[in-house]
Amino acid sequence: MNIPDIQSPSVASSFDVQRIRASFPNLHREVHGNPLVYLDNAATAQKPQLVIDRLNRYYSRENSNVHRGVHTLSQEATDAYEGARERIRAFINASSNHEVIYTRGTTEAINLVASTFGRKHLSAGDEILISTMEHHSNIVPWQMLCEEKGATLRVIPISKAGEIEYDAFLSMLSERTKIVAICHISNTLGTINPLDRMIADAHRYGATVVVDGAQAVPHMRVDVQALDVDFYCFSSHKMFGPTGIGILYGKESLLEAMPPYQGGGDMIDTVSFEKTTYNTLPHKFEAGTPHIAGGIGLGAAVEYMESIGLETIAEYERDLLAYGTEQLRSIEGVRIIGTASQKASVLSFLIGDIHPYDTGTILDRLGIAVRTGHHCTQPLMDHWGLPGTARASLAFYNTREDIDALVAGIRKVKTFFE
Ligand code: 7TS
Repeated sequence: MNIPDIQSPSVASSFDVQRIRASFPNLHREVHGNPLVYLDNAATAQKPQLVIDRLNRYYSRENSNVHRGVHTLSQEATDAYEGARERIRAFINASSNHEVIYTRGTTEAINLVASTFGRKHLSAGDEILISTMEHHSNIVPWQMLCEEKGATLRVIPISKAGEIEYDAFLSMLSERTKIVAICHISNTLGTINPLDRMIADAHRYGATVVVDGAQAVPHMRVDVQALDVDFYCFSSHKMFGPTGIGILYGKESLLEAMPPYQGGGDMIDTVSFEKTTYNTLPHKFEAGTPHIAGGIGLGAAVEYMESIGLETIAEYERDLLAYGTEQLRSIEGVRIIGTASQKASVLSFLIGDIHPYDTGTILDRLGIAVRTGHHCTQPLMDHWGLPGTARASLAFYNTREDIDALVAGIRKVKTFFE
């Protein structure tokens, strides 16, 4: 990968990471008597005080149901919830609020597309393309759909570095390709996929592109219109917001033509025992009382990220990843899994033949939180014959000191097995 000159003055020196860290209360606790070094951001990110306070304010001052009452509390809650949707729309540059659907997270967003758009448009003989590096959330819903429809799931191969084999992808595209479902950034390898090209090439065959953006949105500016992506899915909890809420972005024309996902309150226009007509977008896909506090909290998280600046975040993390890569490479016996030229935020590694669970357990005793195992990418691990990896995943509140602590921890792990 391209490692920038880590000595050069960069955003790292102008970016006040200590001030940022002060906004995240959970970063300041201890684990097993050691200061916490939190390097499991790909699983979930910590929450800034602003988000915690916003949830608190909703529950203590505004709590009420949305889209229902004429009373003041309900109107205030609706304004806050819909205001957050507008903030999220601007964050990803969707052209309308109708295109921003609240879901429980990435997983539900992908399932929504599979069971509405997919069920409507797929038939026997059609093909869905995914890649070898997908999270289970971007495999299983498509597998279930293929089983139901007699369609075929095809898997785009990747190189040893963990990059899409582009020529293979091109050769797999055909008029049979109905859906291409691909992650923006791999949660296990950190690979940033070449979405611009992939989307343009898929569109040439009339395929619809679904992007799993769970690992991208916390780390870089995502512009759904510039990408010309059809569906884009992400989770609030990985971008410093509450759990239990996420977003499905979809082009309005596609969403309009799709049947509803679940039936119930809020998604209807009129109901009689003979026939129900459906609400307009985005409500057509939002049956039942939603996670109101979650939506409002996600809006606060977006506000927080924008106050730092997505470009600043990306640049700071690029520098940190380069530093981490260099430091890990300097330890004898450490092998980095995932060495794509375009990478973000993830350092998956193995230490000799030490099992990743042992590595993770010892690091935890030192206060260092990393994830170990297959990271919900079991087919990728099987493909490479790996037992799993240990994975350090970064956020903008991590520091070079965190990397140094990880390196010291890895050296300590090695001493247990010498
Ligand atoms: N897609 C990707 C690329 C992910 O990394 C994850 C979660 C999901 C989908 C599912 O997101 P959810 O919010 O709906 O659960 N990834 C991880 C991980 O890497 N470690 O724990 C969860």
